[in-house]
Amino acid sequence: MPEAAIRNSANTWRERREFDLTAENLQLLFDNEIPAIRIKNFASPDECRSFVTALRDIGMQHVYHFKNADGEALSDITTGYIGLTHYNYRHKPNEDYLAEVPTANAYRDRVFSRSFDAVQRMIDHIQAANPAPVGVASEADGSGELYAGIIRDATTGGALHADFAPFTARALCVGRINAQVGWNAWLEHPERGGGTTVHHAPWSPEFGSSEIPEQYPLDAELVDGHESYTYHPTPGDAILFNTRNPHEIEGAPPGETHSRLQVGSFIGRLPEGDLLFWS
Ligand SMILES: O=C(O)CCC(=O)C(=O)O
Ligand SMILES: [Fe+2]
Repeated sequence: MPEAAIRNSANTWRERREFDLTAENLQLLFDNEIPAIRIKNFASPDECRSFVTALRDIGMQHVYHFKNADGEALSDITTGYIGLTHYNYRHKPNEDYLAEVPTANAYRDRVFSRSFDAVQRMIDHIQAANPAPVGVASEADGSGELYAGIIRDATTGGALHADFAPFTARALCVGRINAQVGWNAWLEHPERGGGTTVHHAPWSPEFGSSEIPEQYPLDAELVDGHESYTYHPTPGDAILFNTRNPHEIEGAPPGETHSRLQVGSFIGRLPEGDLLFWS
């Protein structure tokens, strides 16, 4: 494990609040010095409406089950999604994952073409704040591009987990990153509930060289006594946070009529400063 990947500069954030996207704040987020960045009005109300209408017409591509290495369900939580997560392929060869990318891109683009391309828009925002190149992650040996841009319904919430490719995707190019953040933009959101709590307790599991540590769900003890920050999504806004920090999503309370509909991906920082998008 490179030193940069396991270093954590401080045990607390500089300030427990949301920041704007600037070049400096983006690096502070990667370095886990601030809890979150919010881009207000990332999508217009019209774009949110057309996105949701397209989703209702086209339908979700998959129902997401959290399973362990033996294929056993880890919890009752299921959510619909469009796209491809490497998480679901973490115990499979890279080729199996890469072979699914074109189908997932095509399905996602049916939605984007009726509203806006959320991934390209976020790449443009991030490129404006990063001196080195920003783009969708691609394997150096030419075996293919990774998938970026999960569209999902997370109305039922999500258990405590962390996302960090150097632990869970070591055979892919993103296994080489030294920090990972994630962004999500909401197209629709419940009026109550649905907040995400991020705990300043960077995930550092112990595991053997041929193992993949389980990231979902994590034990609540890991975040005991660590400071946390809860963000509350607003439709049209995009929020970024450091996904190596364990995080959990509160479900919408009974009676809420709006779903928690979002699009997002991870962004990994290579030692050279290049930023890679994937999901
Ligand atoms: O829905 C959210 O607020 C966070 C989703 C999540 O777990 C992630 O983006 O890694
Ligand atoms: Fe996550």
